[in-house]
Amino acid sequence: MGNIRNIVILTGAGISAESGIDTFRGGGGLWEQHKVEDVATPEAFARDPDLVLRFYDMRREAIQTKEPNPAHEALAQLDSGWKGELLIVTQNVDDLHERAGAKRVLHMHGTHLNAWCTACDVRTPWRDTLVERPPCPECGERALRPDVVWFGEMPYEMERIYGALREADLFVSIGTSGAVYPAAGFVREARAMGVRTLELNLEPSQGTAWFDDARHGQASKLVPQWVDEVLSS
Ligand code: BJW
Repeated sequence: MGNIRNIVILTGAGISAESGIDTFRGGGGLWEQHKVEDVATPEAFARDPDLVLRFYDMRREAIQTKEPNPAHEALAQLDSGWKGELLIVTQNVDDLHERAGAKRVLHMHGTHLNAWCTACDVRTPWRDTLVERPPCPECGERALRPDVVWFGEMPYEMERIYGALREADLFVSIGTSGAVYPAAGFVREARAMGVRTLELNLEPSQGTAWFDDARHGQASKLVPQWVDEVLSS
């Protein structure tokens, strides 16, 4: 690790699985109970807003009862101890990285804990339900939606992410299936720029062949082990 200074980490639902938050795909995943096109597109929201708002209300409530696990804690420890650049790009809309103490976190698919007003475009911290159409605290319109990125929408802060990838020496992907773009393409972008790449996932992801190294197992074991290696190098 001696020549590593700048690190970009991508996390997905697998890092929060051991905290009791459902993943999206695979056994027991969220999409088995709800077809993705019924809940995670702007078209679905326009067609059946109650269904979509209830789905997100349920998940917003659930995440507030969950706790960070050793994988989130290890990344927070890396964040506080790492002197070089570090960016934890998470696809997750939970706040477990922050609650574990990580600071350098970017939520590319948004967050459960904001409501976004489609009338005035203001985002407000939000912990309650949205299905009853509460008024926007800013403009009073009843036009709040979850501040999450649905299929067909542009993920947040892409320029900042690609900028960090360009400066990185190491790209690490943790707990993501590699099924959803543009995140699934980061490994190829990183490789093309000569960045070393490492996958930490329960099983080989769809993009596993693109990584220089891959370790497979539970995030709660693999991540603390890897962080120890990095911080002691
Ligand atoms: C463990 C573990 C343990 C379990 N330890 N591991 C055709 C080709 C290419 C692209 C497209 C295409 N057609 C359409 C597109 C674009 C589309 C897309 O990718 N579609 C695919 C289905 C093909 N993408 C978009 O529309 C995106 N926008 C976009 O592309 O804009 C244009 C653009 C172009 C160029 C540059 C920039 C922009 C938007 C995508 C939005 C995704 N939104 C969601 C919902 C967010 C809100 C919510 O939470 O409800 O984001 S979908 C869902 O999937 C969520 C996740 O963040 C995302 C990724 O899922 P993730 O995290 O990988 O979870 P899983 O369940 O898939 O995997 C978990 C993994 O963990 C598994 O591998 C397990 O094994 C592992 N695991 N337990 C370690 N204990």
